[in-house]
Amino acid sequence: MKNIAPAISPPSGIGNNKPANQAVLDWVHEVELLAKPENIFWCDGSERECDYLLQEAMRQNVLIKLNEKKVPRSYLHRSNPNDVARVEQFTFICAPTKEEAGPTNNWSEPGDTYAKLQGLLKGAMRGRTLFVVPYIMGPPDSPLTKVGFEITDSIYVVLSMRIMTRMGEVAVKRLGNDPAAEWNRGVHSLLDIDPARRFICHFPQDNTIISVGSGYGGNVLLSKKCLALRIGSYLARKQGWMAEHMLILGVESPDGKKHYVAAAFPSACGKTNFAMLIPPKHFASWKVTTVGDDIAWMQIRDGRLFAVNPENGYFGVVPGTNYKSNPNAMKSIEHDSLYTNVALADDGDVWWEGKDGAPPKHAIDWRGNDWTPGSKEKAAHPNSRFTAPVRNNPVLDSNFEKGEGVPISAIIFGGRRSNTMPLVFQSFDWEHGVYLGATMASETTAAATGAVGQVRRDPMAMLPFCGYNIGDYFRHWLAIGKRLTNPPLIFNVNWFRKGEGGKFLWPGFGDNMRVLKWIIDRCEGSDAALKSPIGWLPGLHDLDLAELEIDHKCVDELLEIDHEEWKTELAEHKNFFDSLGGVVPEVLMKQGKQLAVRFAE
Ligand code: GTP
Ligand code: SPV
Ligand code: MN
Repeated sequence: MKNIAPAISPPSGIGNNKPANQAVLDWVHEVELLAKPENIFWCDGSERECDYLLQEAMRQNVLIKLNEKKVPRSYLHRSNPNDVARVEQFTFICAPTKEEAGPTNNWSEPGDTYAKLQGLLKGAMRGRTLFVVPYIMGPPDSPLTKVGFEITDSIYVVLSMRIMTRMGEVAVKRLGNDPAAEWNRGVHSLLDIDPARRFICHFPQDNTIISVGSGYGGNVLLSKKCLALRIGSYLARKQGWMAEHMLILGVESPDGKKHYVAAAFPSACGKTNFAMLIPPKHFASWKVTTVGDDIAWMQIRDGRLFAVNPENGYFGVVPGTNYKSNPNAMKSIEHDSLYTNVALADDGDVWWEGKDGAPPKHAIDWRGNDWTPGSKEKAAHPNSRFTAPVRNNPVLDSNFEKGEGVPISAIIFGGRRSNTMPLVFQSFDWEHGVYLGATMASETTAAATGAVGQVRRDPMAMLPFCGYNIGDYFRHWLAIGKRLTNPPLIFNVNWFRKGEGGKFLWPGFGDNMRVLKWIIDRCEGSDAALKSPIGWLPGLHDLDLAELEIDHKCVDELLEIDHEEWKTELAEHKNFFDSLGGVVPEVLMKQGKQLAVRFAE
């Protein structure tokens, strides 16, 4: 069989940044004895190293160089067509007991799983290079920051980690020489990219991740969903902080008052877009800035929640991104970016569904086949992604690097719901807000393999990412609330409600500023809200809709609470909680009952 990751032989001075920490050396040696690589490449994160790896990646056809004039210093990668999204059914939490993993996770016994994975890794890197990627998650001077080491046999993973994390020497330095220091062990091998031998396994008690058989983003960039969310959430509960699937944005009013907001939307439900929002003309003197687009680590300081973005890059959804929907994302991916599974035009530019301008007359699609505008197949995969450094973002927040994080005024939950859920509403208090998060639902998207468009409960957008028992996770949220003297207000939004003919009722994107403005006003103490059974809703005139062409009927529909639909919704909340087999805290069960009572009043 063709070696899908042939070994490289770097010139002297490259690939030999061996750390001094004995625990790291012992672990790498152990994996070396098992996987039998041809050689070991110790990454330092330097420009010289990057240039060399890019050359090698092109030589191996792992990356294709794009037109230097159109997208400078940028590359295209095509993953195996059987390997284009996260695989939730093959993702495991290997806690000592099934109860610790809880009802929402696939559980696998740690001892058996280590044995199985060791079997798969035996000799798996023969003829390949074993890369050691040191990285940190979080700003260098943050108390929340964690060190990770990822072993991988994929050069694409190395080059992606270089964008997505602070990688190399900075991590080696931060870890230091103490063999007992806390750090995450990640082992990744492509094996032979066979879906039958694809397992993403987490051992929270050992701070260890082993991922085999995939070469796609969320499965293999172990810093991201694996460490920052699954292992992160486990550590956060133990250590008293929070690891959440949330964007973080700053919003500054014309008089210079600034708030920060964190929002949890499920995969491919609008985090990147919201985090990079450009206010419409009517709000021209308002400014929105990005701290993070996918993950928030939050800690309590002076009774408030403070958030950092542990990442250093964006791994974002490409299709639908254009200069109208998200100009800041477009500017972020104009140069120094990796593209995965988009189409390649004949002039060496990239193309995807929803890009500005006319499609190319001919292109090579994400599978590597000829494509024309008349083709039935999509040019770019619906889950095609960009990997871009945060520094490319024209509206990167000035406090992005701030170690203590930014103070959070509001937390927003939101899903993709074609009915039932109004455009926006506010919880009565923290506990009610936790109930909103715990019962949220969304239509599934192409970010994970499986059916698309099916409504499923996705508590706090963490269903695929909570590394321990979801009941304990809810309890952790409630316990955090008790420790906050100045808690963020909690809201729920839905950009995706549909009207007759199945069209979105709300324009979304930049116009989401109108909803954000109401949220900020509420944080500032505005009483422009009406009490409803589900929470505080803006009245018809409480949303600033100036210069927006929208039918009043649409606005009515967007804010409507349909009692019939809510009857079903309430029953689904109860079914969901019951399906979790008794782990849901009594306080939340009670919230459900109180909601029903409010509807009956
Ligand atoms: P992950 O990276 O998977 O966690 O996703 P994300 O939550 O960052 O989602 P993203 O912002 O990339 O948006 C995903 C899809 O939703 C894209 O196709 C967007 O075009 C679409 N989208 C985002 N915001 C809106 C909106 O306000 N309205 C509508 N109708 N679509 C939106
Ligand atoms: C998501 O699916 O929520 C993502 C993309 O952010 S991935 O990193 O592939 O998980
Ligand atoms: Mn995500």
